Amino acid sequence: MTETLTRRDVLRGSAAGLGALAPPEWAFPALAQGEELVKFTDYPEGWTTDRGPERRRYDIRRIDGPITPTEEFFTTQHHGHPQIDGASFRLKVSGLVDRPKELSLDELRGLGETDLVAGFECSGNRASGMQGSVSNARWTGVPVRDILNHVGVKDSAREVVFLGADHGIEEVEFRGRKYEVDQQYGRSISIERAMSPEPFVATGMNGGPLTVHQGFPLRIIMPGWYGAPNLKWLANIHVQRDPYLGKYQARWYRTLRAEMIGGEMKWVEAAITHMRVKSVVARVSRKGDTVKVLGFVLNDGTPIRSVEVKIDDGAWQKASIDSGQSKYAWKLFTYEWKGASPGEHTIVSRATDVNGNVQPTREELRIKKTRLEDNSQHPRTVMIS
Ligand SMILES: Nc1nc2c(c(=O)[nH]1)N[C@H]1C(S)=C(S)[C@@H](COP(=O)(O)O)O[C@H]1N2
Ligand SMILES: [Mo]
Repeated sequence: MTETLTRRDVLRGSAAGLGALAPPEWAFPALAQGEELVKFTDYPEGWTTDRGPERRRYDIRRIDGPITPTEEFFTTQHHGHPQIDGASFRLKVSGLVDRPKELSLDELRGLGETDLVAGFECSGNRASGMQGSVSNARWTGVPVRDILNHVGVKDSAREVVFLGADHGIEEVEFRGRKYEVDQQYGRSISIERAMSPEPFVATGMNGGPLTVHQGFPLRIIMPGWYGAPNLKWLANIHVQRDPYLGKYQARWYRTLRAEMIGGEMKWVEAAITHMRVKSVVARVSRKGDTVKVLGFVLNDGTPIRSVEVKIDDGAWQKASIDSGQSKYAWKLFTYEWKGASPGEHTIVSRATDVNGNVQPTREELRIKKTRLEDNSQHPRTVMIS
């Protein structure tokens, strides 16, 4: 089912269907002959993405192709990495279903596996971590709706809850009182969303099995959504009538921002779901008198209208965008800057989708009070020698 992904496959895949704005030949390979990396000056010398094995960032300066290597895929979670034995593992499907089941991995795969390229970022991803809580992989697995159709969903079903094998003591606050109880990491979606083609149970990544860090043996992929809903170590799918209000669904992953509602500005608290359009300059290199700026764009899957790059106080200039490997994959963009003068320069990018959503400046994002979902433009500085 899964083919191994070689560098050549990756290049062939990404070159397919490119239009007039195709990136130049030297966009992806590590470094072309005569090409050298340009140093960023916006993080201290020796700054590293390393935060230990529990919370790994992807060093975006290393992006050299559309797929994040498995061992570099970023990772973060609340209760460590549970070690699960794949042979004895059973996925419980319970609640408002006609035939509750405990499915082995083979039975699950037997429902029919497909591939899906999807990237996501942690909703807390931002400039302070060099935007490294982000990655993009080719996932193999089974759509959630195929599992639900296999067990049969009752008419009264409204909510599909995903529970991870990882758990811990959580403080639950109720009217000034606090209770400490053991809870699994849990997330939910509506039955309509669960029956749509996108939600996906991944059994593998990049042609191999899921790693323990990425949720072995099963994880949810919510294409186009932030990291938190992409639940790892999936142990139980539970179908119910009422909304699920676990901490990581109802309280921990929220945003408070001002929004226009019916012509009036209102403070709105909303759950972390779809990714807001974001582009980031990741790598800058130079070949002769041409400086190449490479970055990624990630969003909810809405087609991207443009990525523009601005050098210092210059005008916004259109970058070339790779068509990406799928609707939900991140897209790489490149911009060729000719005649760069020696000295320090600021480079910033901004993405716009076809619905006119424009990546905001940091100033414009002040209407957001809480810190998650920071998709503001991220100016980077480089030294041209
Ligand atoms: N079971 C479980 N799934 C989880 C989490 C967790 O703590 N437990 N953390 C979520 C968050 S906040 C993020 S950003 C992503 C990170 O996925 P990754 O480690 O594969 O990059 O996993 C999500 N899924
Ligand atoms: Mo996250």
